[in-house]
Amino acid sequence: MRKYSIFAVAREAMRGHKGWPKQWTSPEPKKQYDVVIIGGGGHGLGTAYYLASKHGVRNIAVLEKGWLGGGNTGRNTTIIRSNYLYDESAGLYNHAIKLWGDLSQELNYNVMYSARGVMMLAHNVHDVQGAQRHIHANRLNGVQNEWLTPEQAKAYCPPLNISQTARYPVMGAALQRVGGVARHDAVAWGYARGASDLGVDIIQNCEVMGIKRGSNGAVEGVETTRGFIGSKKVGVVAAGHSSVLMQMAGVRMPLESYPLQALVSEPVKPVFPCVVMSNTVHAYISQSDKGELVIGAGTDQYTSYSPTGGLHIISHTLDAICEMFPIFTRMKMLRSWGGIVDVTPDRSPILAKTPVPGLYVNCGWGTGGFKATPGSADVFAHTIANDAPHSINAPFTLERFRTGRLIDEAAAAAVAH
Ligand code: FAD
Ligand code: PYC
Repeated sequence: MRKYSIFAVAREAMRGHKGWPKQWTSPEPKKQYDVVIIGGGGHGLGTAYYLASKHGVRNIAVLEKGWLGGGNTGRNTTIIRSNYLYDESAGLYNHAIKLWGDLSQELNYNVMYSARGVMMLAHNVHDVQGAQRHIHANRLNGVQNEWLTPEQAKAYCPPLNISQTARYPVMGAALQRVGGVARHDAVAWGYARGASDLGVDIIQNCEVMGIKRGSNGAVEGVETTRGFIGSKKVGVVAAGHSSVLMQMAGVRMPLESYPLQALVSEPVKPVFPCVVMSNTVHAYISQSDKGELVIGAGTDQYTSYSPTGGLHIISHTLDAICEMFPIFTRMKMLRSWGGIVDVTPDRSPILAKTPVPGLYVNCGWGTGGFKATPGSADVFAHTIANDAPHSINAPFTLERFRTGRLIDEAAAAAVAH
């Protein structure tokens, strides 16, 4: 592992920081790899890292059509929590939370994980009952979650308006103290550097255009904008474009792709100590270490591959934010953007082998996969290395949409979609 000693930092400061090695190499693609991962987001890069570090697979390529973290990894609002409803989800998201705890040490890269607490607001009697039931279910599963009165919620987050005459009065909140945020692109860069140090080839500007199968149906490699690359194992980790890629191998996925938007304000001094989400009014907010308010919306109502998204969606979100936090009414928004999220019918991911031998898929995270990045990458690497799922991701199959063994997390997804 690379070391950044005080002596190296001092030496480089004296010579214009010209002597640092590249964070990751950018080699020409080889003709053949043991594993090809399609998608250079956090999940894809993390998968390559754990394949190399835990399973001893070193002849790996990560193929990314754009730049590392340029997909949803670098576009999300970085909320991390594990308060999902079902046992299967508790296993997956708790595993991720455990790995977040020392990811910076594992990668020797500061991913700025900050467990500042995620508070989910309840605005009506139905919300209150649903949230309290959810908290009980979480606690039975060893998932930390607790109920706060409106006054306790305000004490935890002073800018919150708890006036009971508001259009959406705050009637209480569920607080997960271990939830929080991390720096999204540092996660991609940390995994990329760790994987590259272990010999993984990271190839940007390399779009996969086709997936080749042999006469026995098994995967033989991928056609790319940089030529054919052979591999008997291919992992598709392409978020909003997963169904497009899987179609290249002849597999029709139970996925719909939607734009999801977020925006940031001008930076201000620290004023917002935690993360607050309101599922009812489709808004969530935190403050970055740079001082910007980071705000997100619900998905557009129509499937699309255009990340622009509808203006009315973010203006609705800002209406709600101003109502819940009147002190922000005069804040200026600096920029907004969108990403394409891949949504399954039960709002849980697919992390699995596929009917095509040698083809694996990690997708369907919809609006909520950032939080799962380390856990998902770890168990997906296990699945590829062993050609069999880890016990944690065993329930997250493609077949569940045929058998009906769904993991319905629509209510826990937190972002309306
Ligand atoms: P990505 O980071 O999208 O990586 C996939 C990569 O595949 C992309 O870089 C893409 O360029 C590449 N690719 C696609 N097609 C090809 C091809 N043909 N060839 C080669 N490469 C290809 N989740 C949370 O947990 N908390 C949040 O607060 C949160 N907020 C969000 C806010 C927004 C606005 C958005 C859009 C998403 C949010 N999410 C959140 C969801 C989260 O961002 C994603 O679930 C997660 O980042 C997915 O990571 P990934 O590595 O699978 O995908
Ligand atoms: O899944 O927690 C989440 C989330 C928050 C914002 C977008 N997704």
